[in-house]
Order: sequence, then C-alpha cells, then structure tokens
Amino acid sequence: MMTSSNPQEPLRKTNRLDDFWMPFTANRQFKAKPRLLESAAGMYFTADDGRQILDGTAGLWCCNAGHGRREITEAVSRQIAKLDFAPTFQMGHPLPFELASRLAEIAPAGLNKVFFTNSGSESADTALKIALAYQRAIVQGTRTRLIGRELGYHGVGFGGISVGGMVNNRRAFPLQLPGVDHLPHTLDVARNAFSRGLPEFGIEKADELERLVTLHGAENIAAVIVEPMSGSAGVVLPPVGYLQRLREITRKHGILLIFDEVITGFGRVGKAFAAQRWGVTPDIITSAKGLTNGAIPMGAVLVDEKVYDAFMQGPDGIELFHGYTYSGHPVACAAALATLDIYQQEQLFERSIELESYWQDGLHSLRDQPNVIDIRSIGLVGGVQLAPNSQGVGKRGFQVFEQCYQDDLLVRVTGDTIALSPPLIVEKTQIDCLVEKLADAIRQAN
Ligand code: PXG
Ligand code: PLP
Repeated sequence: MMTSSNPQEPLRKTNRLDDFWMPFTANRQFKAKPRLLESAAGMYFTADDGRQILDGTAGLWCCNAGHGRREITEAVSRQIAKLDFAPTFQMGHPLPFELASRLAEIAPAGLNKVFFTNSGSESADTALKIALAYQRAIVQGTRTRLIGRELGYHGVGFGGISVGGMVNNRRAFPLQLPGVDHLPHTLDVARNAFSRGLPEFGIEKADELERLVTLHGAENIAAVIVEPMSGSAGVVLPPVGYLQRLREITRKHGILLIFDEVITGFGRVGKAFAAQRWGVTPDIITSAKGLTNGAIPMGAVLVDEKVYDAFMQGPDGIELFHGYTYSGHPVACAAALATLDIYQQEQLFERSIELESYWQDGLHSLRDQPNVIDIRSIGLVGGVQLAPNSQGVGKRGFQVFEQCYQDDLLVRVTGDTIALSPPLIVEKTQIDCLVEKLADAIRQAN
C-alpha cells in the first residue's frame, strides 16, 4: 500500500487508492491512471486537476436536474437536522407517506402504492418478490417462474442477476434463482441500424413469450420483467408495438408485467415514466436514480393498487415480510421531494421531448464518422455503436471514452457502444459541444 509521509495531503497527491475496491471498474488500470472528480455544478464536474468536464451521462443516469441543486442540498440539510432517522417497521414518520402520494400523482393511473428501497437493485428484487407473493395471495401459488430478457440489467442482487441478461454479470455466479427464462433481446443492427425513433423491426420477438407460456403453462409463470428501454446494455430500444404486445400476452395469461424504469424513470425519455411515453401500463414499475437526482441513495417500487389490495385481505398482520432498514429514510425522502419539485417547476420531463429532435439530429450527424455502425436515440438518451477493433470487443469503445475524458467530456461506455444521457437541463450549445468532442474522439480511435 502506498502511504503518504504527510497524512494531511490531499488524495490526488498521495495516490492512496488501494483500499477502495471499486465497483464495475478495472481497478488496477484505474489506480494506475486515475480519473477523479472533485465537485460538480449544473452540467459540469470539476476534475482534480481543475478541468471542467461536461457531464454527458448525468453521473450514472441519475442527476437529471443537473448537479449541485441548492433546493435539494437545503432540503437534505434541514431534514437531517430535524429527523436524521426514524424506523418504518411498525412505526412511521410523515415523509414517505407524502412522497408516495407525490409519486402516485405522476405515475401511470392505478400504480399508486409505493414501496421504498435504497437502490435500483433493491427495487428489482423487491418487485420480483412482490410478484411471487402476489400470486400466492391470489391463490395462484404455482406461478413461481420469472421471465427476464437477454441483455437486460436489473441490478446486482441475486434476483436481479437471475432475470438479467448481461453475461458478464452472471457468469461468475452460476447459482441463481431457479425457474427463470429469458426472452430474446431486441437489438437488431442488421435490420434497424440508424433508425430514428423506435426501430421498425422486431415486434415478433415479444411472441417468444407465447412460446414460453406454451412450454411451461401459464399457471406456472408469475411475472415478466423488462426495461422498456435497456440502458446498461447500450441503449436498446423497444421495436414499434413490442411493449404493447408484451402487455397483451401477459394480461391474457395472468402474468404480471414489471417495467424496470431505474433509468427511464423521471423524464429520461420524455415523460415521468417510459410507460407513459409508450402508452403501456405495467403492473409494477421499479425506479431509483433520478428519484433523488442521485443526491441520496433511494429507490421506489410503484405497484398497481389491485396488487396491493390482494395483500390487504385476510387476517390482520404483517402482509409482506420484506423491507429495508432504510426504506423511506427521512433524508432520502427529503431529497426526493425537493427533486420532484424541481422537475415540476422546470418542466424537465417535457424538456427531453422538446430537445429530442435537436439531440437526435446532433447524434445522427456522427453517422459518417469512422466505424460507427449504429446510432440509437430517444428522449435525451443516445447510443453510438462502434465496430470492435482487431484487439477485441470494447477496446475501441474504451479509447473513445478515455479520449472524451481527456477532452473534458464524460460519456459511458459499454462494449463498443458509447451511451449518452445528459442532465435534462442541457442547453443546445452543450449538445453541440458534446457531439463535436465525441466526433473528434471517434476519429482519433483506432
Ligand atoms: N435496473 C436498471 C434498469 C438499471 O439501469 C439497476 C436496476 C440497478 O440500480 P442500482 O441503483 O442498484 O445500481 C440499474 C442501474 C451504466 C450503468 O452505465 C447503469 C446502471 C448502474 C450503473 C451503471 O449503464 N443501472
Ligand atoms: N444483516 C444483518 C445482520 C442485519 O441485522 C440487517 C438488518 O437489520 C441486515 C443485514 C439488512 O440490512 P438492511 O435492512 O439495511 O438491508
């Protein structure tokens, strides 16, 4: 371990980076050549060398209202001073009740019961558990099977990785939930490359659900979980009609439909939730990230009242044996309430619709850059997919990521796809700047 002779010296001078085991990170590579962010305001991070870095990713898809929002900081400070913690197991405090009602107001009609968690992973596991317990509650206890989708990301809990479909997140953990199937993913570059808006081809991939129903029997299937748009896998959009088809098939067979909206929630695709953008209402929506603008960890699971009501029958007593110490944490609730106020006052969900065509035109201008094989975008999300180079999958993508960072732009890379999701406060000039820097970086990659 590297230690400094002077313990007061700041981190960047001592390079004492050894002890933090970084998540989803090439630890040795990073620690040899760190990228450290020290502060943030609006659309920019400030790096440890003083550079202003344009945030093309809203942190990790979470800071939808931009960074350093005074209203959130103040709400959090006030709340921590007033009530730092209060239990929500057999006890209560006002904030999660208020927040649940606020969320119900912006959620699709009927999804007005809210279970709080601390992250997207916990939201996904909570949704799966609610689905299983619901089927038992309505005396459909043989419905135990869960269906996810290839390329899906539902966090890193054992439930989430079982229904998830990102191979690297699963392969070291082969003992997963039993009784899980996966629908095929909808990424189809051959047929849909450079689509504008939702891709035209692929609705038939939803019909695979009918095949699974035939194979297992509807009476054995509890729920289907999908991201309406996959973010982590590199911005994979639902083909036209696909989500509607999933809804029809699940409804027909008494299977619950869960939309994982951890990324798509809170305005990313132009409405509060993707369910509203695409006019398909699931039975359960999971969320996190943008709920508190990323400022305090928190997730929420929005549940159809019919599902909730099924639990509220029978003798009095605990209806669901599930919950987290920090479910409905007062400081997180305060952050979320302040965040929802900002979204509303600044009409940020609408903003991602207003800017959608400008954003799309900007991204599609990258079409002629070398090695660009697809561009996908909706709302204020974009994916620019590059062909892999001869050194292997992900190498070219990572070069572009590093070059962008050197040029003061933060993007995300997954494989050879550059994923973009700027805060919803982004200005047109900043979109231009982002596109220009990305174009330069793509040209420089080999
Ligand atoms: N579901 C979905 C759809 C997600 O996108 C999670 C669950 C898990 O959330 P937590 O809060 O447990 O991380 C996510 C998280 C990326 C990236 O760059 C995406 C996520 C997290 C980190 C990086 O693609 N999504
Ligand atoms: N592990 C132990 C030993 C605990 O006592 C608890 C909660 O009381 C947990 C794990 C779960 O922690 P959390 O409720 O924060 O998810």
